Amino acid sequence: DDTQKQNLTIIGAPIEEGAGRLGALMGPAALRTAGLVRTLEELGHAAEDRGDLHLPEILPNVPPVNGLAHHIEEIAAWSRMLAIETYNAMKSGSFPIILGGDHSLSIGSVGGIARYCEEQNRELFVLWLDAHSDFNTPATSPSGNMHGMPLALLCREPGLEGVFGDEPHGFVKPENLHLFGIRSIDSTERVLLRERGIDVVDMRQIDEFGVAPLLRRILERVQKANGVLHVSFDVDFIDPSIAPGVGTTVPGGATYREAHLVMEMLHDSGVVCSLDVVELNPFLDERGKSALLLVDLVASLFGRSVFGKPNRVDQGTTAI
Ligand code: 6HN
Ligand code: MN
Ligand code: MN
Ligand code: MN
Repeated sequence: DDTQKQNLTIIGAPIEEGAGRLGALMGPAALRTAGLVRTLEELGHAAEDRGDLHLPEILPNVPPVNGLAHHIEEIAAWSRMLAIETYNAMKSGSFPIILGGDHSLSIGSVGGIARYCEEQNRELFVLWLDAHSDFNTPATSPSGNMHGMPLALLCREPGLEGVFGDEPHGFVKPENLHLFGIRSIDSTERVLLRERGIDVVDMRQIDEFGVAPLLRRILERVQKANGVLHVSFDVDFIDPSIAPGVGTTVPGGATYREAHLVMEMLHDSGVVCSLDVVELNPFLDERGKSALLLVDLVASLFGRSVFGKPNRVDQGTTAI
């Protein structure tokens, strides 16, 4: 088969301070229990599990923000650690997979990846698979929960400069950000997304056109720019009926096949450079079904397929 074997660096980020409820810190353990590392190895990849990162005893000082940002010192510590880890993984030619943990971890994971891409002059694109747009600032956030803010920080919205302090990190160009699967946006957040011209593929578009053409448009953009794509996978992208293990469920999410097709197309594109798997809350899961589904979805991203990639629709032949 034509699957490219990759060196993978798996990093556990048991962080829950960014979410409104507890439990996401058990996410990395549940993903390992569900067989994530073994599955990647069985697909032929070299997976190095670096274990979980831990918060330092002494948290950084972060200047007060204009608005609400709960646990910003903890998030700052996580962000700085993760930015170093993902930067180093990329630099060593490895593909970082960050196991969350709540979505605030993407501040650090993407911050480190963006730093590496800036140094290498590679154009970075981000695909954000989520029910939510995660584009709040402390000034717009209704909850103050920082898992709703990573994209605002990464896209240089003001208000969270203190999170990284002097730690080197990169940013995401708003025009290179693609939100996908969205069905819950706060009203002030919507204003900001419109003003910045962010590409939002909401569930209504997915219903009307299907995931394939909508995702293909994004992947072709990345390929034309000779860019690389970071994928941030929030469990609530999937419909809560099949993935209940998440604190912020929103009805009307991606179906089982829609989610798998996204991952299969991402695999075939060959442009994905890094992955976050976030917001799994095993305390809210049902007999591990969300964790098991996530492992299967990650397997699709790393080359598992039913029979092969169709060459031509009319023939239905496959490349073997
Ligand atoms: N997530 N927009 C809401 C907030 O509190 O800012 C929900 C954020 C959810 C964040 O799902 O990663
Ligand atoms: Mn999210
Ligand atoms: Mn979400
Ligand atoms: Mn900075």
